[in-house]
Amino acid sequence: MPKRKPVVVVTRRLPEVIETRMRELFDARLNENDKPPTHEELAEAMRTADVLVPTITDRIDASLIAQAGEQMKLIANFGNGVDNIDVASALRRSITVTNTPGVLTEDTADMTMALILAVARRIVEGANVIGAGSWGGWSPTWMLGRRITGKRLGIVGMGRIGQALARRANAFGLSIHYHNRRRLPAEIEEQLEATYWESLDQMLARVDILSIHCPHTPATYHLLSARRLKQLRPHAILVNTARGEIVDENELVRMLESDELAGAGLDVFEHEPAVSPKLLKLAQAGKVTLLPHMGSATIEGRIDMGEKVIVNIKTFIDGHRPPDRVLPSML
Ligand code: 8YV
Repeated sequence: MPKRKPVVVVTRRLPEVIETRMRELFDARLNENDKPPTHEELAEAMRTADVLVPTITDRIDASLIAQAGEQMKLIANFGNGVDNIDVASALRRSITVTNTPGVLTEDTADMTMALILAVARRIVEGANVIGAGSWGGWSPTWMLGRRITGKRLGIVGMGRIGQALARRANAFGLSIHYHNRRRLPAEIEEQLEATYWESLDQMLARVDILSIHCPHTPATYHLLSARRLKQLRPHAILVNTARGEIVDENELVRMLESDELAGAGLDVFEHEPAVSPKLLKLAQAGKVTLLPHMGSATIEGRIDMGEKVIVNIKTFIDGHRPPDRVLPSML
């Protein structure tokens, strides 16, 4: 890294306290208007900056990485998932990639629990009735949801966020079932009272609620394929706060429309920010609760993410291994 302050291009607006610190530490090129950069603007950044700080809205693909200048050495992602970056290409060009794990775990697990409750207990539907001024009064058989306590929750991907959800779900009286690439150590399984399923298909056929928490990689694209989704029982609900691409959204919509699935809570979509008109219709009918990728959106979380980005850049510039390096084995 050069002796001068490194040129750090940040693609979106970050919390003020983070931008101020970045200005002090680096030759920071900040994005004052928060408009996502174009492909050409990203290419320019790759050619001229020492460090790029992208977010999920920037596709740092192989063509951009091929244009990287000699001095471009670090892509410090403002986000946990790195599916927006062609990490393999970056590593081949000796560009280090870092992310922000750990600091958005609890917030994302909170939002997942909120979505489970929202769908099962029809919270948004109820709020909309009040909001529309159309509440005709209480009735014993009206607006009935589904009880959470005693139900089976299936978790796909038992990393930090999956485990944080399991802790919450325990308190709600759900029984925890999980599928993961690797089985958890016995003491953690015991703490979480979690049952491991080596076969995802078998787990799907037994759960009442399914929640997705694995990263989006080539191996998990449409992991919840049409065939797998069909293993779920008609009263089941699906919640996704991970990545839209993990679920075959067309098939999910079809199953919801034909009552082969009871409901869904989605914070992520296959073609973000576009949301399928069919999903919007299902939302109006109260079958799904949709959120605009808000899983980690807390003031504290965004500041923590920014601090992680700064530590990663600083450590790298000082000639050390940044704490949150993305390794090929993580892809
Ligand atoms: C972030 C996320 O908002 O960190 C992630 O992987 O999905 C989100 O919670 C986003 O990635 C920021 O770039």
